[in-house]
Formats: sequence, structure tokens, C-alpha cells
Amino acid sequence: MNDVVAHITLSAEEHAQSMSTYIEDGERRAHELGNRGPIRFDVDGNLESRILDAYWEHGFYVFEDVLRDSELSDLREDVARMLDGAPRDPKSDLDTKGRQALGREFSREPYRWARPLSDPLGGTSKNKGRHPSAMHEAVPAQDAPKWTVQNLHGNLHLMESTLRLYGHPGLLAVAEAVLGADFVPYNEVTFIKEPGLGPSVAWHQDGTTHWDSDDWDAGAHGFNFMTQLYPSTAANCVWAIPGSHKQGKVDIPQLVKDAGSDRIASAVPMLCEAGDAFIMNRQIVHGSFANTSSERRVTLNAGFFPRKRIQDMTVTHLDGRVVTFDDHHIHERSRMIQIGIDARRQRYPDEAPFHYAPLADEVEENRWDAETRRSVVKDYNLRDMYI
Ligand SMILES: O=C(O)CCC(=O)C(=O)O
Repeated sequence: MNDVVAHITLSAEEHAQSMSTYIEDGERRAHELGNRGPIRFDVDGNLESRILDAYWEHGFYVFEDVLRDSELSDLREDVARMLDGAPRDPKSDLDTKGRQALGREFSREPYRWARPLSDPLGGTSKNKGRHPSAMHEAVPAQDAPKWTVQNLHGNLHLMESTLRLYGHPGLLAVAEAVLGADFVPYNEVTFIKEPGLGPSVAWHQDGTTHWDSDDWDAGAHGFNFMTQLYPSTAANCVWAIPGSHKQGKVDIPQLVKDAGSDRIASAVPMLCEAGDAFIMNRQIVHGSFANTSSERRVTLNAGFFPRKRIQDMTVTHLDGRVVTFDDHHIHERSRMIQIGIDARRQRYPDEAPFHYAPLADEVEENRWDAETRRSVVKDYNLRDMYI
């Protein structure tokens, strides 16, 4: 790996201090972009074109007030339950109270761990070498745990509230407007950045398959919705370089070299309040710093692709599995969207459910009930799609 800035380790205070001017400047530039507001539709029921234009121009948009208060509480409670029942360390089957840890019934391990305030990925070949440059690490407090939960994988079978969020009619209408009516799922992951513990995620662009395609475009690797359960602040949030999703593969080591540190000059913080959600293009250059602030961030990611970009693709997943996304695979994985819509309908009967065109004739088969919980939802993430 071309690691142009050697690993630098600071005290947590030094790290927070080193960020202060960068944060001030970044906050100002983030607010100047004008890419934020509620999800709004025009008189014909289409997503307002100025929202779409801002998304395609900058590569992200902040949707305000996406969650109702009760939904936000449900989501926070579910995440708290998962953290309370986490294994006491990455190798244990028991939680800190000696109970069987949660999630043991699923085929894929739900908990991903990192050393507090570390950079687990930067400058390594992990994640297909997507994170070429190291971030500054910081020394956690003496009483900090050895490990912190960085991610939950497979949100939709771990936390029912996230399944209801998955069926959110406003967010799904945005997905349809950006990707077309036949949009398909990617995966669902929780990012947890506890104060004084949360590790960095080194600068990277998501997407591994289509960078050299003849028909590559700014939307070739889809997007993530990133719903925020607590405020997303400049000190704990994801930073992104506006417009970089349109530039193809970006030379990240050069940007870090030019900056003289991991604080890339053109990046802005993705700021918002609890209950807001970003749409973020997966091709945008983005990353997050060690959370040396006093505020936690919890982000629920749910990604989507244009169907044509995954149809019949054969890929090697990060865990080495080789999978072809044929019609059957896409159909089975997409059922999670329709089941999410039904789970939401049951909780919020006052809301008009989203019409998911690919499964419009299979609404009855995709009710949220004990049968689909067992036969479709459990271990659904073995069918995650990835490009
Ligand atoms: O939430 C974060 O800190 C990083 C998120 C990220 O890198 C991603 O979703 O690709």
C-alpha cells in the first residue's frame, strides 16, 4: 500500500485539538452547499428536481426530519439492546452479564469490533485495499475497554425497528427516483462511534466492480441511506469530498500528501440532527475520524443499487464467497424490501405504503409474519449483494 503519511498517534486531547480549525472551516463549507431539507415531492408526486440535482451535483443530500419521535426511540432501544447483549469480547459467546450473547442464531456474526480510537483499515490491503492511507490514531483513556463494537451487520434480522425503517415510503421513493423503479438492495450495517472510543474509517470510495466499465457513470455503484440516531457532528461524523463521485477513481494518497495530514482540505462534514438521514453516493471519497469528542454517533446504513449494475454479476465477497446475482438471487433478496413495507404498514397504518414495482404482484407472499421471519428474514444477509 502506498501509505504517504506515516501512522501518527496522538493523545485523545491532542487529536481533538488538532481537528478544531479543520472542523470550523468544514462546518462553514458544509452549510454553503445547500444540499439539505425535508423529502419533498412536486405536484405530480415526483421527488423535487432540485433535490435530485443537488444530490447528483454534490454526491450527498441531507434529508431532515425523516423519523418520527416514536420511531427514533424504537431504533435507539433496539441498538441499545444489541449493545447490552454483545459478547464481552470478540471471542466470547457470553455477554458481560454472563448470558448467552445475542445474535448466536444467525449464520453471519453480527458484531464487528475495533480497538478504541484506532484505524483498523487505513494503509492495509483489507476491504480489497480500498483504504490506501492511514488516519491519525489516538490513545484512549486508561480505563477504556480493549475493544469497542464498531458495526452491527444484518440490521434487518437483528432489530425489527430497522425493518420498519427499511420500508419508509419517503426514503424508498427517493431510491426509486435516483435508481429507477427496479432498484435492488445492497446491505444494512450499523456504524457505532462511541465518544472516546469510536475508531476511524480511513478515506475511501465504495464500489469495486464498475470503475473501468465502458458505461461507468456517477451512479454506477449505487448509494447508502445513512439514518442518524444521534446528532452527526463534525467531530464524530462522516466527511466527504463534494462532487468526487463524478471523478472516477481518486488518488487519495495524493490528497493526503497535499494536506500534510489525514485532514483532506476539500472535504466537508456530513452534519445533521438525530432523526435525519443522508443519501450518500458510494463513489464519493469519504471517511471518518477517531471519535475523540464527547458525543456518540449511531448510523443505520441501508444501501441500494440500480438493478442493471448487479444483474448477473459474479463477485467475490469480502469473506471470500463467490456469488452470481442471477434473477433468483435478486428476487429473493429484494423480498426484504416488500417485507419491510409490510412491517411498517402494520406499525403505521396511517401512512400510505410504498409501492415497490418489482414485487407488486407478490404482496401476499411477503407479509411480515412468523413464517417470513423464519423463511426469508432470518439469515437474509447471506444474500447481500455487493459491487
Ligand atoms: O460511518 C462511518 O464512519 C463510515 C461509513 C462508511 O465508510 C460507509 O458507509 O462506507
